[in-house]
Amino acid sequence: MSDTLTLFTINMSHYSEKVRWLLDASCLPYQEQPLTPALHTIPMLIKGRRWQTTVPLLQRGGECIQDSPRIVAWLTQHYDLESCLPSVERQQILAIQARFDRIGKPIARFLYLPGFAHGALLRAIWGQFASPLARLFVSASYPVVKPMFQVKLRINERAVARARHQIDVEIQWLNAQLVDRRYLLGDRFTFADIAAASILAPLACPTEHPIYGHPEFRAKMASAASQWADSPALQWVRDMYALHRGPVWARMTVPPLLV
Ligand SMILES: N[C@@H](CCC(=O)N[C@@H](CS)C(=O)NCC(=O)O)C(=O)O
Repeated sequence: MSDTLTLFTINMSHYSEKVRWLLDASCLPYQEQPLTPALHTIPMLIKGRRWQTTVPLLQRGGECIQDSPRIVAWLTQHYDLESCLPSVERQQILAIQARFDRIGKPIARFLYLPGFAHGALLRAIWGQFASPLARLFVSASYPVVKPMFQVKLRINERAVARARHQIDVEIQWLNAQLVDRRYLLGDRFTFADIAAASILAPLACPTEHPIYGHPEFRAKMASAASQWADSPALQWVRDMYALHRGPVWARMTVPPLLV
């Protein structure tokens, strides 16, 4: 049975970025399979066997693990992640992961509200890794997929207002943590920093991330987050990317965003 790890992702997914960053930081070899939104649902439903269609999903041989905290837990059981997730501090680190996971969906909801006013940008992002035929499908099905997505992710004014509050609470929490420390656990970089920085990355727009750092994404989606743009928390996210992440997808051939 193959030992190769395959990570199924969607380019804009920050939960996928969290696992990708952990694999990169732990020097675990893997291959990434970027999926096209809408076309991802059936393969993820079948592989995950949990009635969920979400990415990330990690596969090794016949074993598939869906849901990022479950993937992280599985990785800690099967690989040496001591450098990022030291056992003595693991519970504390995983509690920080859970804290930021809770605002992952609110962040998506918050950014898709302005994003849906820019159909060309979303079509370009969704179609980035698609074959020419699949790109045509994304474009043609967009008018149908968009309202379905709006319902599924509850993209409406009321839910977005609540999302803003939920995000603000966590950004204020992070601002307070950073008053006397560089890293969430004190003086060294761990998965706690990865978990916080990756989930907040779509708001912070680090240049190392080809989607979140793209000028069109910044202008048309992330500008909704301008109230936090200069906060210590989002500046810290950009610093973590510059210091500890480097270019995302450095080892992959990445098709340009055809905006
Ligand atoms: N709890 C899940 C959440 C993952 C999630 O919401 N993924 C989004 C992308 S960021 C997704 O796959 N959305 C498409 C779908 O739900 O089909 C995790 O931590 O992996």
